[in-house]
Amino acid sequence: MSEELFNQMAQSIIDGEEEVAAELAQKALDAGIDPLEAITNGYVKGVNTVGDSFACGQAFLPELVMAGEAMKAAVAVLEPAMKAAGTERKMLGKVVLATVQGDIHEIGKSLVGTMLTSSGFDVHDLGVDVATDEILAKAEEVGADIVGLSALLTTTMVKQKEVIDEATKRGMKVKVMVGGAPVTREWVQRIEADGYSEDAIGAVKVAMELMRE
Ligand code: B1M
Repeated sequence: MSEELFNQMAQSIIDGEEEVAAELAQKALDAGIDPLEAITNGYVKGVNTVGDSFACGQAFLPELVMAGEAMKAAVAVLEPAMKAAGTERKMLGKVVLATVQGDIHEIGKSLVGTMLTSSGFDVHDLGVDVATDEILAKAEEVGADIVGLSALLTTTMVKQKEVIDEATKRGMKVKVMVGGAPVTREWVQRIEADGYSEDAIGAVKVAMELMRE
């Protein structure tokens, strides 16, 4: 039953069908399926298929846009359930989260934000395409423990380094955690980020470790 539903979820993203994607998300919640499992085993498979087709020229920008919109529609249905799981927990730390300047990919960053919130972090999500100055100003304003930076493009990853360099220059004590599909451990070492995770669940673990340091 779940396997079939996961396949339908993936297909709804490949077809760019927002309504179908949202309906399937509700169906999963009604069936008691873990929302994150639905995202990982269903929708993400679809979005990766579209991404791969785009990379090899078999799909074009409109398909990418439609897949992104369908993905957002599904996550919007699942998000309240993910957040509700953490409402009773004590606050673990403050995180300022953003997709770096020049980059408008928001789905992965928002998922990380949702998982951090549901695990007890106070998350200030600044959105996408956020300038270095704005990120650091917000971190100073709220007294952030962690700045989380998402980048999905090889051309925008450099902004993660810019934020770290600028924070160091300003003598800020904040920890910086980075992520996003093109980010590798080698890159993380090179830019001297404090933390890195491949996915949203891992991001929570890393944030907790950073709070313990
Ligand atoms: Co874009 N895009 N896109 N796109 N897009 C990619 C990233 C790409 C890999 C597709 C491809 O060619 N195969 C490619 C990048 C190539 C590269 O640089 N290496 C690409 C390109 C080229 C582009 C444009 C340049 C296309 C164009 O205009 N010609 C353009 C760029 C616009 C810009 O940003 N300036 C563009 C635009 C778009 C859309 C707007 C159409 C849409 C985004 C819609 C939206 O977000 N509202 C889109 C989409 C949907 C994708 C793909 C298909 C899917 C991204 C996604 O949402 N994944 C993507 C291909 C792919 O990744 N397979 C692609 C699902 C999401 C759950 O995963 O974001 O990886 P992800 O997040 C994960 C982890 O990475 C991690 O946890 C998340 C959850 O597990 N993570 C973190 C993320 N952030 C983290 C932060 C952390 C820790 C973990 O700590 C702080």
